[in-house]
This record gives sequence, structure tokens and C-alpha cells, in this order.
Amino acid sequence: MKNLTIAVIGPYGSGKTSIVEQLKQKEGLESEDIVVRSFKQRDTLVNLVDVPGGLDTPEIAIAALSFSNAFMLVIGADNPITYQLGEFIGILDNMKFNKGIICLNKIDSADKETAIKKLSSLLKGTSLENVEIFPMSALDPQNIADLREKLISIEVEDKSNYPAVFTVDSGFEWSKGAVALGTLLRGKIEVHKKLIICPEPLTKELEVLSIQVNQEDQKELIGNSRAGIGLKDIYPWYLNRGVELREEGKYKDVKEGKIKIELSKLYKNKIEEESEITLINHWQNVNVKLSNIKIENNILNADFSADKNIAFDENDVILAINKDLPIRMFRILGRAYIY
Ligand SMILES: Nc1nc2c(ncn2[C@@H]2O[C@H](COP(=O)(O)OP(=O)(O)OP(=O)(O)O)[C@@H](O)[C@H]2O)c(=O)[nH]1
Ligand SMILES: [Mg+2]
Repeated sequence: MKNLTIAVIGPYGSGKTSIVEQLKQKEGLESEDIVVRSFKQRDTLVNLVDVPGGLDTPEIAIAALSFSNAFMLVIGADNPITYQLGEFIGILDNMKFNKGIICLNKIDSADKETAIKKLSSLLKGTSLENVEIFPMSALDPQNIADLREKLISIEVEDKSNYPAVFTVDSGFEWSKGAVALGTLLRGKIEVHKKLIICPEPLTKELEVLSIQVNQEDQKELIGNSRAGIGLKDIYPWYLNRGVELREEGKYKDVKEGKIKIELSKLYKNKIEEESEITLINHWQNVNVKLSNIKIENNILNADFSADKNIAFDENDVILAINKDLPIRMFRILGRAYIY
């Protein structure tokens, strides 16, 4: 079985939820911000992470993208070019994300050709340049059937040989301990495997007692899968967003150090000594203060100290943003590397 997690992002009211509701066969996790729905087509299970466009910071969209292996960017053909779209394209481009599809929605009520023309010029030179633009309507069942086929044919890299990374989004009580609900991003987890819960100060070795996918017990879990993992010796209230399960010795967990940021050309604000930015890695959201800043050729190097630990390995795509800037200002600093 192939597993795909697709982050569904796009401007406010472009039709994301309408499309997801048409595609879905099964309900999934629902929280105050995101909704997960899934469908199965032949040998592929697709999880759709529906991110509302009305949020006033981009963190949730970035988090959803960083734990997904593909994206679906939904744009309303009636209002194709918006400030918000620019920020989403900036996020995808800074993450160098090019696995996915752009749904140009609502073509039943807007001029498709004009919208495509405007959109194509906006995408030029970004990571989305060669991504398919699919003109469609959420109201057309044939478009929905075609979209299902397009989504399951997205090719993703096999990351089952990477060190295991499981991001938790919630936990609940269980007779033998607790169940962590979340997504296996990379690697393999089998029953009895020992994993470390992180970042600090939560560090502790835990044994996997059971694995559940869609209410079915499994012996083994291979990325990229949403699952519930039964764990011994942990209380459910520790299993929140931002908590991850990783392999001992296969990740870093730091609160300060050196940072490099590949600055986005669209980020126009001055970055001052001791200014604060936010690093996003999956559901981890860490505020860091920068000092000894040096910027050369759009590369920033600095020392940083954070308000809490961040856990990561070299396969993670960490974005730096300035969430204090008002909406309508480009808040994405760029991709960050921690040393
Ligand atoms: N004519 C037409 N209307 C559509 C289409 N898709 C969605 N809509 C309408 O557009 C409005 C917004 O749709 P939603 O699916 O809620 O949009 P969304 O992207 O989930 O919105 P947020 O989550 O608030 O960002 C609703 O009134 C839908 O009925 C479409 O293909 N054609
Ligand atoms: Mg919605």
C-alpha cells in the first residue's frame, strides 16, 4: 500500500474544503485548525490535510507542508492573484517543494484562460514552474474523479530507510499507557521498537507496544503514514503537537547554536541584532533570538538562542518566519539550517 499525505493549502474561500469533501471517503482527525480526510484508490491511501485559508499566520500551512509529501494548492479562478497566494508560493518555493498539483478551481464561474495566464507568469522561476495546473470545478464529478487519479499518481521518494521520525498531533489514554496519533514521516517503526520522545525536556525512551492504521492493528509502519502508536510509560497529556518520536542518536536537539538562513528575495524587512524570528519544523514552533548577524549574497549567518529546544535531523526542511509582521507583508525569511 502506498501512502500519501497531501497538504491542501490556498487562499481564503478558494474551495479547498469543497474539493476535500468531494474527494473524501473517510473522516479523520479534526482539530481547531486542520481537518484530515482520506480516500483509498486502488493501492494508494491518500490523507488530505485541509488547512483553512482564513488563518492570520502561515504557521499551520508550513507545518502541514513539512509533514506532508505532496501539496494541493487551490486557487479560485474568480480571484486568482491575491496577496495570500503570493505568500503560499513563497513558502513552497523556499521549501523547494515541487511535488503536487495546483487546482485552478471555480472555472464554472470564471474565465479560465485569463486566470491561467496570470498564474503562469507568477509561477515563473519558482519551484512550482513545472507543477501541473488543473482547471476544475468542485461541483463537477468528472473533475473530482480525474483529480483523484492525478493525486494517486504523484510519485514520492521512498524514505523507509531513513531514521524514523514520527510527529505527534494528539494523544489519548490507553489501558497500557497512551496512544500517540500522528504521522510517520520517514523510516520504519515496528512493534517493540524503542523510540525517544523529544524535544527536551521531554526526552525519554519509550517502547512501541502497538501500531494502528485506520483502526486496524499492524506489526510494522512504513512512511508516510498516519497512525496511532501505543506506548508504554507515558501519560497522554505529554503527547501534544510539537512532540516527536525519533531514533536514539539519529537527531539533534538544541536550544542554541549557529544558524544559516537562505533568505527569500521577497523578504523586505531589515533583520536587526537581537531580533526574534520563529523556526517551524513540523508542529514544532520555536522562537529564536539572532545575534552576530552577517548577511552576504542573501545568506544570513548568525548565532541563535531559542525559548525552547528544537529537534531535527538533516532531512528536515525548517522554515524561518517573522510572525510579528502584519498580514500583507511577506513573512517568510527563508529556509533555515541549524548547526
Ligand atoms: N461556483 C463554484 N463555487 C465553489 C466551487 N468550489 C467552492 N465553491 C464555493 O466557494 C465558497 C468557499 O468554498 P470553501 O470550500 O469553503 O473554500 P475554502 O478554501 O475551504 O475556504 P477557507 O477554508 O475559509 O479558506 C463556498 O461558497 C463554495 O460553495 C466551485 O468549483 N465553483
Ligand atoms: Mg475550508
